[in-house]
Amino acid sequence: MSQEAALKAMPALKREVMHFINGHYVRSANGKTFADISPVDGTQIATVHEAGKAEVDAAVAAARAALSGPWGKMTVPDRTALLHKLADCIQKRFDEFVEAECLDTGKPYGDCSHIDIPRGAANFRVFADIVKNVPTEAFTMHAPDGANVLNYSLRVPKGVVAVVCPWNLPLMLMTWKVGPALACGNTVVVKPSEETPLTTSLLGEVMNEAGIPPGVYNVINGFGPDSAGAFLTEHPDVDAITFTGETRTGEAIMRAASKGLRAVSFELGGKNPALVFADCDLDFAIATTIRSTFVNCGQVCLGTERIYVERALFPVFVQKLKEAAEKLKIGPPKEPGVTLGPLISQEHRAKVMRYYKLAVEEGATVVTGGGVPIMPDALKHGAWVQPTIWTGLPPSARTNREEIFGPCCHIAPFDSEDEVIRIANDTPYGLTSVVWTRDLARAHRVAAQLQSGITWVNSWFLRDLRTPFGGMKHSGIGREGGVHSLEFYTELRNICIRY
Ligand code: NAD
Ligand code: 6OD
Repeated sequence: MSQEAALKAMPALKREVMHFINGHYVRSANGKTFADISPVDGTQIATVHEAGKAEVDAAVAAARAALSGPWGKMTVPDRTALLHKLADCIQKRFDEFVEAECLDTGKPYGDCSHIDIPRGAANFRVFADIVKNVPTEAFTMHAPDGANVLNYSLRVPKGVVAVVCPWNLPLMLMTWKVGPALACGNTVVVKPSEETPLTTSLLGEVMNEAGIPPGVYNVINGFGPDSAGAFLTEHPDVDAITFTGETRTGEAIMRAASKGLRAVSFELGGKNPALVFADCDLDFAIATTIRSTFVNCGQVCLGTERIYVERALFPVFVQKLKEAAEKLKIGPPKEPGVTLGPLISQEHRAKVMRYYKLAVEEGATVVTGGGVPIMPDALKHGAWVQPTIWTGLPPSARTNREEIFGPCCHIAPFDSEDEVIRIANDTPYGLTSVVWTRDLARAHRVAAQLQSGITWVNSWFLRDLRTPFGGMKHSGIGREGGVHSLEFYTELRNICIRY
């Protein structure tokens, strides 16, 4: 289906994106709206209602009330069965979710249907299973008078959780938070990115279809500062805030969370390195690095923006990555063979283009790309950029230190293991790193010294949702994934019984 046909096929309700509060779609009392713009051709996809304080208050109140309704009284097996049903319902409406996500983001249809939407369903199933299977501890001891004592722990929900989301993997990253939050018995108020409200809104319908009680899942639309994001994170009746987005935004949300000492979990930016040793499986390293650098048009927080290659391999690696990057096919989501969509918006394109200019000003050699591709007339208002590779910059260059979040990387040679570890760690970020080597001892040695929440060896974005996920340094606070999500989304209480 073409972009135009997809828009025509979109039901009227979805052309007007409302808030989802207490199981109903509602408009803003203040009548404020904003446009949801296609990154593919610049046309308006939908009109979105912008929440004022009234809608945020109503959403938080609905979430609070739902905690003492049927949801709060549900047994763990009933609650987790409902979350499996919810995942089934997402699966049933799979194509609608793919359409909506591709409209909002412009990403290739194949990526969306293999990554984004399946993970949207999996995020509910995995955490439903984890809460059913993770025990809490119990200890016995004696009181000074010899009486028996049993201590045990109880997990209780945190309460009302605010979920503030980015635009790069909208359904996947939103459900990555909402899945464990609901599995633990919380209720949520979600603020999707203003760039990508469609799938978060659609999930409201699916919540109703699955029989999730009203008020458990609420959505308010709008922007960050002086809008829905700030109203939500400053709201005194929110118990915890989970956020994915830019490090700078994390700082603002942390200030808001400090009032009332609310818990925060932050997944933030990165400037992730790949360390390529000369003994690696070169073809596999190239094929994977093409994905880690360019998939989702480089708009993946876990993606590779800095590549360090052992000097003997450097010229061959640069040449092969250049050839592979030049084979990427740029275009709209459903065009056959397309591997690179647009950036999310013209605003983001302007930011990425400023870095393309800066890299040259800093003295980079442009190996490939560096500009804007020529697109057919129908797509000329899209946010297209060329995949870009640079060499020749020192580690201190801004191009090598600041997160660009576009389809680009810098490649530099290195001579020793110690040198590359030092340079890889020399940024304020610490989200992910990748090591390419066939030497297992080196893989362990290097991985242990890298300052990043995840190190992938001979792989990238290979996710087991039971593992801890999060960033070191400016890349985040806390860990989610597996039992670590339970740490954030529950209070662990101790009951001490003398008998
Ligand atoms: P962003 O920080 O601009 O926006 C994220 C969300 O925060 C949006 O919903 C926005 O409206 C809201 N927001 C902005 N200012 C706010 C404020 N003052 N108070 C409350 N809410 C506010 O991020 P983005 O541009 O949407 O996403 C890209 C960024 O996200 C990149 O830096 C990327 O690395 C990061 N990211 C990190 C991870 C991770 O897992 N570490 C995952 C995805 C994206
Ligand atoms: O895989 C995940 O669970 C996850 N949170 C990925 C984040 C990707 C960032 O763009």
